[in-house]
Amino acid sequence: MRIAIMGAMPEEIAPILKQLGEYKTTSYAGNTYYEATYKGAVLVIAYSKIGKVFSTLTATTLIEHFGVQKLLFSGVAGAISESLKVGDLLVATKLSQHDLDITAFGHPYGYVPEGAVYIEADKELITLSKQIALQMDKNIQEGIIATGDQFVANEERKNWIGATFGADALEMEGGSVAVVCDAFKVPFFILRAISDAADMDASFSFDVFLEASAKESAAFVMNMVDAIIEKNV
Ligand code: OS5
Repeated sequence: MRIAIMGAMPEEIAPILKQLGEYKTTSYAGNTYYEATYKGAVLVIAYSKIGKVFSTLTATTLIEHFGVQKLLFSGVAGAISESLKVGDLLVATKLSQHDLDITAFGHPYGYVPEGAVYIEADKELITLSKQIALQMDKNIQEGIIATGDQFVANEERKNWIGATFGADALEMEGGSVAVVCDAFKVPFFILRAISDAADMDASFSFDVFLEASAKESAAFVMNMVDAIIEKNV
């Protein structure tokens, strides 16, 4: 089995590379891909760089060039829901693009013809994540993630995204990764640990908590990998 683990920033994949220790490095289309054999499976790990375009390129490359059969995203996010605090883990049930706007033609926000406002993550992987959370005695929440090419540090924008998409958290890559995986029929799972509240203090909070939150997310995703391999999901 070939499993992708993807992040957007170096910090988001660093804990995974550290745990693996040994890997083969390949440069492809401006990114570095790390391949490791792990418990009989092959893991292909990469950070895309920030935003929807780079994450689209990386997700496509992981599927089309590296032949991964599942894609797990590990990273951090800004919280919208009041129930999400720094360090908390959120599993995306579905994802949307909050900056996609052809409402001038009467379409809803996040929609383009032949697309969909929301793309659902793989249900089997979400179910597995609940089992793992129980085993780890870890509290995880499920919710909607809204993605856009903006670091949101503004209460008004955050509230608009929450109200328009029913979103619990926001980030800059999940929605585009979802589009790619859905198009290629590759099951995907998006996990984010909260680094900030997408408010006026967001950039400070992000700088302080990026590393710790990325570690939380990475540790959980590695347990997901173990379970996928053991249970042959
Ligand atoms: O990847 C971007 C989205 N991430 C989730 C996130 C988020 N998204 C939107 N709004 C919020 N309030 C969010 N909170 C968490 C995090 C990341 C945000 S953009 C941060 C950019 C900071 C930076 N600038 N240079 N570097 C980091 C160094 C670097 C070097 C190589 C590759 C990437 C970054």
